[in-house]
Amino acid sequence: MAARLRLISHKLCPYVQRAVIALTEKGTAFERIDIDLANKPDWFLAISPLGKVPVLSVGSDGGEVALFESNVVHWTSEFVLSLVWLAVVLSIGSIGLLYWLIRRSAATSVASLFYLVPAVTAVMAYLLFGERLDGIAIAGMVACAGAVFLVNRRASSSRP
Ligand SMILES: N[C@@H](CCC(=O)N[C@@H](CS)C(=O)NCC(=O)O)C(=O)O
Repeated sequence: MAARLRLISHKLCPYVQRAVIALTEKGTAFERIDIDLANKPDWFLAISPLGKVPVLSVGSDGGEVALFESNVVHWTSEFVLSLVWLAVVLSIGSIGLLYWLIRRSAATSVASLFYLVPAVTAVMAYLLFGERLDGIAIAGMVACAGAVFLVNRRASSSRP
């Protein structure tokens, strides 16, 4: 049987909002109960050791357990993948690639590649997150790619 979740909340609390976002994003059904923090009910003080919201009360046939700290890490597959992406691809991969490019070509032509970052980001956002890619954006990308191509062609033809 699925656990019954009650989120004891306050309407202005940012920690509550963090918990609501996580539960909603995961499609988890829960009941939200807002309390008055200036006048905490006794039943709340009985289950919340710190007297703070949010408290996630998890009820099942075996009874009820209260989670009273919103600052926990949810080791979901999305979180682990994002962590690996940030640590391996964006840190080690991109910085390694940058050093490798600087070693084998002129700093100016490496610097020109940075103009491709917005275009690559827009294409990735389009492919991965379904963001819009309109005609003006595509025209801008083509213009940037053309300029980077010209800079690098000049740089390689002027090299001895
Ligand atoms: N470390 C807690 C902090 C929660 C917290 O500070 N909640 C505030 C409201 S945003 C609260 O309940 N304050 C009432 C009080 O301290 O009496 C968490 O991340 O869940």
